[in-house]
Amino acid sequence: MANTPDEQVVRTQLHGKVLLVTVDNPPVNALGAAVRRGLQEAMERAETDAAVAAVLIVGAGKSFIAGADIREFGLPPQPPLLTDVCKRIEASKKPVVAAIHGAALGGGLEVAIAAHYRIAVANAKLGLPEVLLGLLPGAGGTQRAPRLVGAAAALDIMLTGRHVGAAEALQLGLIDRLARSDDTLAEGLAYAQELLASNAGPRRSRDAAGLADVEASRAAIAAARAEQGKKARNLFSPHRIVDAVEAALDKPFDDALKFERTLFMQCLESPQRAGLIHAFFSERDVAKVPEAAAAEPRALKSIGVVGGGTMGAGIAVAALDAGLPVTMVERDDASIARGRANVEKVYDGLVAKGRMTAEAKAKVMARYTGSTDYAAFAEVDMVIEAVFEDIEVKKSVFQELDRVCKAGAVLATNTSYLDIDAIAASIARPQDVIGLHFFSPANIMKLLEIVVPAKVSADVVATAFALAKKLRKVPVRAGVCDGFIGNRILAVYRQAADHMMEDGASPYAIDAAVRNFGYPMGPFQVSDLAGGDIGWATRKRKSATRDPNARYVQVADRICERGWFGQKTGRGWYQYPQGARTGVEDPEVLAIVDAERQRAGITPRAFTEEEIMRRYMAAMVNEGAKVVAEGIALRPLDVDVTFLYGYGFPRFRGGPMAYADQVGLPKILDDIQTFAKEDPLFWQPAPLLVQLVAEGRNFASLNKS
Ligand code: 3H9
Repeated sequence: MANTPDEQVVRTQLHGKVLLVTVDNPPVNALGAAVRRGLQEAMERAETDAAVAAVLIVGAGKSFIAGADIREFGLPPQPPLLTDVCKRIEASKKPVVAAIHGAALGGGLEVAIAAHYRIAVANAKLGLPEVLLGLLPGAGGTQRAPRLVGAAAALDIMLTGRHVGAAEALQLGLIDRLARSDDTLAEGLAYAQELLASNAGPRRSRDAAGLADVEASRAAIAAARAEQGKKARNLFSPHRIVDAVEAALDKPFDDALKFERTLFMQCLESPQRAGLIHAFFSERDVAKVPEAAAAEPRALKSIGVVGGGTMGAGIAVAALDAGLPVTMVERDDASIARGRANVEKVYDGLVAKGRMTAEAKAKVMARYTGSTDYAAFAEVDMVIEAVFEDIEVKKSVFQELDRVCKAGAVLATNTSYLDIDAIAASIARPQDVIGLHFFSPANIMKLLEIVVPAKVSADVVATAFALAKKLRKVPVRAGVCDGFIGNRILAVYRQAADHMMEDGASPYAIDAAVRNFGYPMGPFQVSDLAGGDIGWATRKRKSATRDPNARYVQVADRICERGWFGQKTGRGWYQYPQGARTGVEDPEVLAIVDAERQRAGITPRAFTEEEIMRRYMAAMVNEGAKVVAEGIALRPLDVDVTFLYGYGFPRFRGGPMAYADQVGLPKILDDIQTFAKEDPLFWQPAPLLVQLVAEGRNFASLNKS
């Protein structure tokens, strides 16, 4: 049987009367131009070849089809459009079946629902996750999905972007049949033959009756619109999704498809799409580091944790959740009892909420061992130290680890700022020492800074990345410096915020501006959540080395001196009456700010939200550029991912460096130079930023390896 011209990516083969169309475009069968052409040609063949009575579409490899080729977005579109390919599939006079395994996402699911019948194997995951990329289903998905499953379910799928399992897909009516085996091809062929035997003709989703109850559909649309108005007020595409579903009720199918296309193009052209797709690729690219390419990870079957405080317990839970056995060591019986209790508390919370059974908890805890003897670490593959942030304390822990751990064990520290090179140099095996900077709560927060000291061997770095994958963390490679990538940059833009506060912006105005930019919280709210005492301790630690000429705003110290550490003390930058989680503005704090302004001889001036954000972002981007130039971050994208996953940076903006590219580096540099007129010491332009502007380049140009 002759193959189609796009034989590499779409193959056709006749099985009896069924034309098997196989999409084979590794790694995920994305619908690039060649695949679209291949599908189009396959449908042409199906129409014209009298030997063909039905069509079966399958995907080769791990997936059915994971969607449009995201790498094509932003490039000039190439025919045929996927929406036209889907129309053609649906219009076929011969029945078309999609047999689904693995991912059928985005355009992949749109192809499947343009087909006339669907069967899926148990591992299939179906979804329309375009919203997560700032898009909407643009190949008929907003029109066909509601007709198949109703407006409410379709809106839920499209607005969350969640993956729907095969069983649920059957229940919703997204598929027609659950396969009895994992053999997608055999199951699909059998289904197609059965349909032929029963003379089942084409059955088009455009004619399905999911929107027949107009009142219920309108109610679902109104509810979704109200919810998105609250939840997604900064976002563009969710609202367009709701508009598109409304058009499914109000316009004839073909007109609504055209409307969907118009909305899709608006989304495609929006900066949010660019930001979200940058985030998608960047969170995958962060794992592409030289050490992971150069070396194989060491065996990683068990974990040791030193310390059972909040951090140690969180790390233990993260490892237990990943199925690893965990040994925790504390200095005495009372401390290890507390450590175990801290671990159990997390699972007890889940049991109380009905999200875990008591038996499941017991099973997990069976993998946990507590001890007061370092010898318990003798056989573990990796130990993560999470004790008090004091270099001498850490060094003595590492002495113990050096004594008891087997050769080749990875020895990691969870320090957030101490000199890991010094810790490594204090023992006989510096090549095994690495930093693993988890963020609190460690079992929840996705970011893991993998801090690479000078002497560590490449396979230890590769092992740390393998650990991140096991724990489902997003790893970012960082170099050794005070604060690594995240906390170092944070310290600088926090200072910029403090300067603005002393110059006239209230902390509440700054928080509001930052929230309106898209953050869940402003910096003063974050400080209240984390505990003001933490920042206070850092400021005291740094006071000896602080440049005496550098501007230092004392408001935070005044607040801490009163014992106002934030939520945990009921008062910080905000007041938290009766243990409230949302703070209320505090006139006494404003009075302290006023007093400090007077002490510093500052006449307060007004700041608009835009001015606040320009300074805030300029400080962040400038320090980000320094961090990249010094090799603390490998690429600008590593800074972006750090802030997306550890600091609440709005994902739709792609990260601080991607945001800077969108604004334009000359504008950012110009702002910094203007601010430098007031405070040249603080606002020193990063040489890399100056260089990029001079060369007419952007940060993205440094992301390409
Ligand atoms: C869409 O469909 C729009 C339409 O409605 C309208 C059109 C008009 N394109 O994640 P992995 C790459 S929007 C290009 O590590 P996993 C990925 O970058 C799309 N490349 O594997 C990586 O490359 P590398 C809607 C893609 O097994 C490699 O494949 N669809 C695409 O952990 C492996 O990926 C989605 O949003 C793509 N669509 O997870 C689905 N997808 O090796 C997005 C992946 O160079 N994809 N790559 O780093 C996913 O959710 C996951 O990749 C998937 C596999 C679950 C499929």
